[in-house]
Amino acid sequence: MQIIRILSAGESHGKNLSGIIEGIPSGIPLSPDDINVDLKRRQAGYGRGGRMSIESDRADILSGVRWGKTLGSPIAVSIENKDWKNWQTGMSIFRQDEGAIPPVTRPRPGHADLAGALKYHTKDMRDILERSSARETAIRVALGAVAKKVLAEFGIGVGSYVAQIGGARFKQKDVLTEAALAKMLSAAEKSPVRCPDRNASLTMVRIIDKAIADRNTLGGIFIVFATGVPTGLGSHIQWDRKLDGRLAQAIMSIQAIKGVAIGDGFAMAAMPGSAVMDEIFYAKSYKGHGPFFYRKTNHAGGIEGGMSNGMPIIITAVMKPIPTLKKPLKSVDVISKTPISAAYERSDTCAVPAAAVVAEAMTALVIADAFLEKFGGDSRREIMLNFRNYMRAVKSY
Ligand code: EPS
Repeated sequence: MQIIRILSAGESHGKNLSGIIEGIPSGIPLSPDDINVDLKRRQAGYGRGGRMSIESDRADILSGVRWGKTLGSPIAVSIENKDWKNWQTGMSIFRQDEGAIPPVTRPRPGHADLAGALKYHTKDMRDILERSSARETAIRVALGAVAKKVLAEFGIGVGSYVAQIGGARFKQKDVLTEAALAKMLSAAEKSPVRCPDRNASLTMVRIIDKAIADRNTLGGIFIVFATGVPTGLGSHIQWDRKLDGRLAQAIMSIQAIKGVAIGDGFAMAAMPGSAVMDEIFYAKSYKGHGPFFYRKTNHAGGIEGGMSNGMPIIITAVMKPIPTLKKPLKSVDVISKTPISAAYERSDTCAVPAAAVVAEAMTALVIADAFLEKFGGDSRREIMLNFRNYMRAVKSY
């Protein structure tokens, strides 16, 4: 990210998670509740493990806000780990507590355990798993909620829904207009798995139940979208300015995400060019608006040449099944070097609905960053003037 900078710290069972976001302009309304709404959404979702009944994540805003508005200074946020009370010696920072709990010596295939242990030279893989844990995504969601507040000031919204869990799939409409996406989001908010379709939701819940009974885990596919994005965020001129590349990196950085696609993505491989491109039309006026260029389809997912094109941005991401298995796979003890079953830590069976909310946060951060890069200024007022001016230029083109 070029204008917004974020940094987080915190172990899964440590005292808390903390984050700093810098680059947010002054004058943006912000309250802890704006963040807490998303923290709650991230904690929900059928298939989560026992930890979620311990935690009830709430944001403590420590700086950067005065009387309900951002100051333009760094915003620091902290989230308490309620589970910390059970780990005070096991995760203590003090030397005298060393050995309070046994080391984790049986790396879980698919987890960061072994690569991290070799890289950071530790025989206790708790030193790795505490930070590689997806617990860290709570603070990303908190910082992403701040980015969402910036975007909302300019009419940009970000949402998500789940399209697949394991073998249970929900077939979507072909053209996802802003109105269709808004409907999907509100239906997803009512679903235990964040899937807009009732029948597909029920099937997804059933197969999660089966995975729990089989002591297995499930991955899936979710969609993240942004609406109201003006034409021209990102750029074609350099690899690291391309909006699609920036979004892909941000979403791929979420734990267990293994694939990211924009628009029709992988399906484009089997389509001829004539069916993939979105034809361009021009209207002198429509319902009191105009003149403007428009498209009837959105195969491109709202991005062409690394720039937003005014259509909704649509991203699909694949999450692999969680690697912590109750019926553990083969592994090797890193101390005795003998074959052994991988360690089991309490975990989730399916976290696809939660990952979708995390992806919203990452998408909001990237789009807010690209937005501020284009319309940058130190205050909401200054940015609004820049934004309106540009929109005037686009309309008079
Ligand atoms: C996770 C393991 C589980 C999850 C955790 C991610 O935690 P625990 O080991 O405490 O049971 O619940 O996710 C969260 C705590 C969260 O807030 O999302 C892992 O190993 O990645």
